[in-house]
Amino acid sequence: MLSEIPRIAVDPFSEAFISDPYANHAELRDVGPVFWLEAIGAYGVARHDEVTQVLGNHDIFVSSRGLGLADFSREKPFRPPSLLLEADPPLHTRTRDLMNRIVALPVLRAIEPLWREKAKVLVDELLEQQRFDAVVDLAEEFPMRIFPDAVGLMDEGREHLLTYASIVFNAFGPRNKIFEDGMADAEEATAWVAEACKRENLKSDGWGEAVYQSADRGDCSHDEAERLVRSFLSAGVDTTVNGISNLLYAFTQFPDEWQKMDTSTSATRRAFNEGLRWRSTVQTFFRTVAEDTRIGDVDIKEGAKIITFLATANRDERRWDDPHTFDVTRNAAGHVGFGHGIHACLGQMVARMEADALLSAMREKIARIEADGPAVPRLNNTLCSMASVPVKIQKTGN
Ligand code: OVV
Repeated sequence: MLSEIPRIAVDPFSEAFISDPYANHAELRDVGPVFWLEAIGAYGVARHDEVTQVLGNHDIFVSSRGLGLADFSREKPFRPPSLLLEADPPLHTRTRDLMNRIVALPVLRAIEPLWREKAKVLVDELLEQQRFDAVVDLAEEFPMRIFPDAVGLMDEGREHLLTYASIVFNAFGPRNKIFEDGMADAEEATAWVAEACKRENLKSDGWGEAVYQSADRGDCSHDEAERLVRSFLSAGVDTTVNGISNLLYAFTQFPDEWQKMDTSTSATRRAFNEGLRWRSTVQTFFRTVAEDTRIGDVDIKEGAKIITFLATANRDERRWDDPHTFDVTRNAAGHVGFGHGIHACLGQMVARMEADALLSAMREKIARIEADGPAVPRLNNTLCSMASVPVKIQKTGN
């Protein structure tokens, strides 16, 4: 017998929800394994089991019809769709393989010493002050010092990257005030990104040019290469900025955890993973139901949208012990902060290496890190984002 699906009134894109998402998550998990959200006209899953089930079943829960509320088979996409994020196999398989080769481990190993050096330089600059803003002075600063160079972007106008990414992530949600407020500088930022992705504007030694060289070899067309470079710009900056912001925010909320982390890669890696579990940068992504299916004993029809609450699954007490505690000694493997299945974050090794470089440089010189006033959220329809996390630090004794 079919059971009644729970219907809930909570709007996950309201300012009240987005200002404090974690306050509302328990209801989403507890109402049932799958539920209907009246406010947005979509199904939702918020437990770890169902989230991984949906993301793992990419033939039924497809990405090509958009990762936001809009169904690309009925509505014009906000921008030409991503050939990675908003694609299904076999197209996705081809673009994913190509991009995987560009950020493969040997490439990252080669660049790691430079990133570690740049992390040390930034930390030394910060040590001149006892108080700083972990977002503005650190989390925004570090990725911007390394990632645009790695891609080989033109020097002029890089500040548009953060504006552009926040627009892209807002666009997965409805056209609410949060979206509209973020559109202030949209035209300029979008035009800059379009220019930055062109081959003639990319430096000869970066990941951007490497995508075009892959096109030269016949792995994709040159137009596709341009769109794939756009993926680096869309997904590579704001995500790591906020991943680092959220992690440092976690340390301000659990200041005794800092001492428990040493400078080893195994320790920094564990801490970053736990940070993503505890406060997930990408809070939600949608899929579209491509054929009639079932979740548990609920029938779901073709064409339905379903929102996966990644951040909520990462605190599901059915999956994690003491889920609301940020514990740097926890093995948080299995969290869905990088997604799950064939679309799991392509850049996760890049992100992990950025975090390792920064955390080990910080831990070397900083004995304690604490809040120095209230943190300020930055509202975004998809990202858990911070505008400001004021901190004060104590240096290590050496
Ligand atoms: C993961 C992600 C977020 C936003 C955009 C893209 C990917 C892209 O491929 O453009």
